[in-house]
Amino acid sequence: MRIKDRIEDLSVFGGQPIFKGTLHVGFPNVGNKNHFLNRVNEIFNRNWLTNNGFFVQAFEKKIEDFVGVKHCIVMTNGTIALEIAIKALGMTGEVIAPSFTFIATAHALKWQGINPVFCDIDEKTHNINPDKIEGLINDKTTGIVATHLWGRPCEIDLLSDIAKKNNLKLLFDAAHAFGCSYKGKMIGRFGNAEVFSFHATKFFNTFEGGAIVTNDDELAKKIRLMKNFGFSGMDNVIYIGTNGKMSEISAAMGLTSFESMDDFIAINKSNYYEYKQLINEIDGISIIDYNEKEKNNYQYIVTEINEKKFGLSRNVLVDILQKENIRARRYFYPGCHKMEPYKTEYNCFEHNLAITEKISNNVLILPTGKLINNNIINKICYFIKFIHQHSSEISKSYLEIKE
Ligand code: T4K
Repeated sequence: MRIKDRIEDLSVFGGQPIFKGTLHVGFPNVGNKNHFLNRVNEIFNRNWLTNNGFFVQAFEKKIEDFVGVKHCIVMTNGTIALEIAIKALGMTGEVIAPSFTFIATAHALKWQGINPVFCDIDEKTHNINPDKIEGLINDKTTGIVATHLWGRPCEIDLLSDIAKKNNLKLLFDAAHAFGCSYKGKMIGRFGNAEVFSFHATKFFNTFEGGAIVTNDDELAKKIRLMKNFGFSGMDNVIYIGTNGKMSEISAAMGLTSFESMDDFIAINKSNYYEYKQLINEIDGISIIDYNEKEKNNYQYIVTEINEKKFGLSRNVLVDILQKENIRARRYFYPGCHKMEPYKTEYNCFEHNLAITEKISNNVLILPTGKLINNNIINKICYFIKFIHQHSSEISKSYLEIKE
């Protein structure tokens, strides 16, 4: 396959982009549009738009059955769900969390006056490193918020032991992990609670949306009240609450996404294996593994660039790809600890986050989802191969244009 065979044709040097339309990492997966529109009509016919409507209740029940969990409370988005879960669990003071995660994980804590204490990750799994947690616990620590990054489960058993031993609450940010499993059980059944995101860019979306799932009856009750201003019946407020309610339109999208979820996963899986085969042929770029013994949603194509072997840094490669309309992303660069307010407040933690720094400087996410097919993946990978093969000339010309 010949995509471009002259360096001067690269878009970064003024050539025409390979792709006319932009290829996004977060292309939304949309299920059967007619089914969705029929549901929208039903909403109007019922004249019930939000506040625990028919579709919200049906969607919650579907998630409970799918995950095998007692309670699902759907919310406006994953961030509000995290905030409410943290508050309902009574976390205060300091909470241990990874820095290598989306900023919402840290902000959900800080928004409530809790200081996230950043813990380094494991180089292979990209998840919080359980061996590093106990050294960060002090008398202000009240919990752990751990992200199942890329949908790959954390070391749940070890984290549960640490939480139990130190009397800490354990919350999982499962924003990436809907449809994934750990030791054969669906994610959503672990810790004190887990939080999903159904944002448009997730493989399963409700436009905006999220959910808290838990097996704890009391906690679920509290969360239901908190997401509805703290109302316990009409005119009676018993908690500080907020408005975290999912609307009927989002729940209608959720029910529609459920119908196509298996197809979305099958497409993501096929895309992942196509990428894997082609990426493995290129020196200096690797793709993360998913444990085939578990259920995975394969929603992120996560690669790591070894600058020495590839011949160019991850940052230069991202720039080159983006100019060709391949909107690759540097999730989650530069790590929460290097963003405000943490950057100013917690400079000292930088020294303990060596793996976070390394991985966040090397990771590159490539587009996938329903709109990406083998033909596109082949073009992307052949182009990356071309870049690698001509890396030293490209590097020289790139430096010249940046001077
Ligand atoms: N915890 C973790 C670990 C998370 O990853 C997230 C969210 C959360 C918590 C919080 O959950 P939510 O409150 O969001 O439910 C995106 C998403 O906005 C965010 O939901 C997601 N994580 C994060 C990983 O990715 P950005 O800043 O990268 O979004 P943006 O607008 O740049 O979109 C990403 C790509 O998708 C772009 O190339 C454009 C494309 N796109 C986007 C939208 C919205 C489309 O093609 N169509 C669309 O409709 O954060």
